[in-house]
Amino acid sequence: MATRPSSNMATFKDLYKKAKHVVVLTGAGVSAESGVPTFRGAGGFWRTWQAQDLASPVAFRRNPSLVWEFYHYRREVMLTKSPNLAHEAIAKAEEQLKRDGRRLVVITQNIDELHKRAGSKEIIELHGSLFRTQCTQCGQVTANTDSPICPALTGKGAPDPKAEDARIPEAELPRCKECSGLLRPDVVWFGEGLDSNILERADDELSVCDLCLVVGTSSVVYPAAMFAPQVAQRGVPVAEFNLEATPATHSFGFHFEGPCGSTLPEALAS
Ligand code: BJW
Ligand code: ZN
Repeated sequence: MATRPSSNMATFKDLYKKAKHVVVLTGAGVSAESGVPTFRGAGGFWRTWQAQDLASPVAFRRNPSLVWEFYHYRREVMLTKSPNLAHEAIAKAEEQLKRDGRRLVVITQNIDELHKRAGSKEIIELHGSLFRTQCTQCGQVTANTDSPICPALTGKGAPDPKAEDARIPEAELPRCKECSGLLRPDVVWFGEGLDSNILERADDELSVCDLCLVVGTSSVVYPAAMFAPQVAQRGVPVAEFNLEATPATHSFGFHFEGPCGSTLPEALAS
């Protein structure tokens, strides 16, 4: 029978002090205290839809205007949000460990760029970024923080279930500066494979780390959901920081329940 994960902070901190290569795997919960909605549970809706209804190539083909409204809304929301104590604790820990010749890498499922804004340097973005576009015709990926991203989306994207679909003609949606093709957000949608170079980098870090923190993820979306359980399988200590238990909790050595804006700064304090 599996033993219950420990919540002994002193024991965790002893391991952290000795660790040479730390991986911090994050999900939407790390940004929750910044006011960014998570995907599952209350608050996971935009109008009447959940992420899986809109974050897919099928949804984009069917109604690119609607999908762009959804991402335009989330880009605009992010302009009003800032990194929180959890992002800051992770960034500070990376800097401190680096000074000691040790290493901390963030592997994030988030597309909000809050780790970068908090000052983290070593970041692997598994699911892309809200602030990059990809051309559906020539494939070019471009950083883009324009607000709004195109004139036709001005004032569109309201999350209210009663808001009307803007039905913007494709020609007025974001277009590629090189080839005029339709742009899409540079994010990984359901049913799409993750970038193989990104996966390889994540795999390299996960296979050599000697401590892993799993922060604010429901651990239900693959392939990210299997990363930390695989690290634990190698006998490496894994600590989960979450408001609640997840389907992966039982495979980890530590579980710290509570808002990570409180638990992480304590765990990573030197
Ligand atoms: C706090 C907190 C606080 C709150 N403090 N904690 C194997 C088995 C089954 C299915 C599959 C499989 N392999 C592939 C699939 C299909 C699919 C999948 O996993 N489906 C599952 C839902 C079952 N995966 C894919 O399609 C992936 N592609 C792939 O594998 O390609 C190969 C392939 C293709 C086709 C078939 C088979 C293989 C791609 C997945 C891409 C996911 N994309 C999204 C959208 C990105 C763009 C966007 O944002 O719009 O990524 S989905 C969404 O979920 C987003 C997130 O990154 C991701 C994970 O969510 P996350 O971060 O865990 O958030 P939540 O909301 O779920 O959880 C928040 C947590 O925080 C909760 O636990 C809270 O308690 C906690 N929390 N406040 C601490 N203050
Ligand atoms: Zn193009």
